[in-house]
Amino acid sequence: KVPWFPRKIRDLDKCNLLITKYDPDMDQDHPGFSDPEYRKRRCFIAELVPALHHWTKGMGEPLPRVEYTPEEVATWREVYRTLRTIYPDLACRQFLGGLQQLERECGYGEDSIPQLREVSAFLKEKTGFQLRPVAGLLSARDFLASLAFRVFQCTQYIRHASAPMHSPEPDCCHELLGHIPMLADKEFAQFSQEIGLASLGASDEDIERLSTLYWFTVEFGLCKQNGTVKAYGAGLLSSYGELIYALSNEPEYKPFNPEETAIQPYQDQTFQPVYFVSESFEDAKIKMRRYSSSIQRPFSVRYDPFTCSLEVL
Ligand code: H2B
Ligand code: FE
Repeated sequence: KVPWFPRKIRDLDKCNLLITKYDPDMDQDHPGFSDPEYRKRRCFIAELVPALHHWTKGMGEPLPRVEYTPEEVATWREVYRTLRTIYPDLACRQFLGGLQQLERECGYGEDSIPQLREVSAFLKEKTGFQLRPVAGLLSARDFLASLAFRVFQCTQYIRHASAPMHSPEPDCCHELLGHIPMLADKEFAQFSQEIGLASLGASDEDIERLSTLYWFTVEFGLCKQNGTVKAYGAGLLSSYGELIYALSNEPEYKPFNPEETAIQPYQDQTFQPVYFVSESFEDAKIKMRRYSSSIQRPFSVRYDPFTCSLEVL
């Protein structure tokens, strides 16, 4: 029996299963857990999501704009400033190129938190990716399914001011600084969409393996460039401490190899015990493709970009 999966972009309105265990309301270790003001604010921003209405009502509806408070902007500024100084040495070339374009063309900088509406329009022009606001951490199945349509589900609230260098759940610093510059790269956009396509209708076990692969590539991946190792994973590029750690000589490195990477246990609350290094994006893409084609499904899918829908064969 094949699990349900979205066939048209509007079906993504149904891909909204939230995992709440790292919410400030649920997770006692969340820096906002004992701050009711923070929790209220996070909830307010999360509820701006036009749940079930974004695509179902038609695409004309603009993404909600958030009026960020001076305290929120100060958190953003600190994150931006701190990370920006180490990117030139530690981030991969594609990330640096994307970030520079965002700074020139999309108002990225330390003085304001970019709005999803503008960032989505920017990305759409570069790689066809678009953003959909989401209220928190999504289930792996729903999150991966949206990538098949070049849709990135993006949180809009910001981490707690007391812990600017780390957030237990995705927040706008993670999305806007970690993911977005990479999604402006054509080859990386293709790589992301292919993981998404491989996930559609897959068994729970295959989703688990694909989300582990996603974890060690899109979130915590390293790659070789001109003989040195650089970061391309968004979890690294949005966390000062782990970015430095991952590129120090402390952690263990293994060559990226999907069969092995897919079953590596991972850590979502502390630094990773091991990182996987790709020879290049091209190499990662070829290996991922080979892996994806080994996943058993009684059908195959092809994405039709003209209708934003899937052909299921
Ligand atoms: N949900 C949200 N909102 N952002 C993410 O980056 C994210 C997610 N990542 N759900 C997913 C899970 C990832 O960790 C994999 C696919 O499990
Ligand atoms: Fe992420």
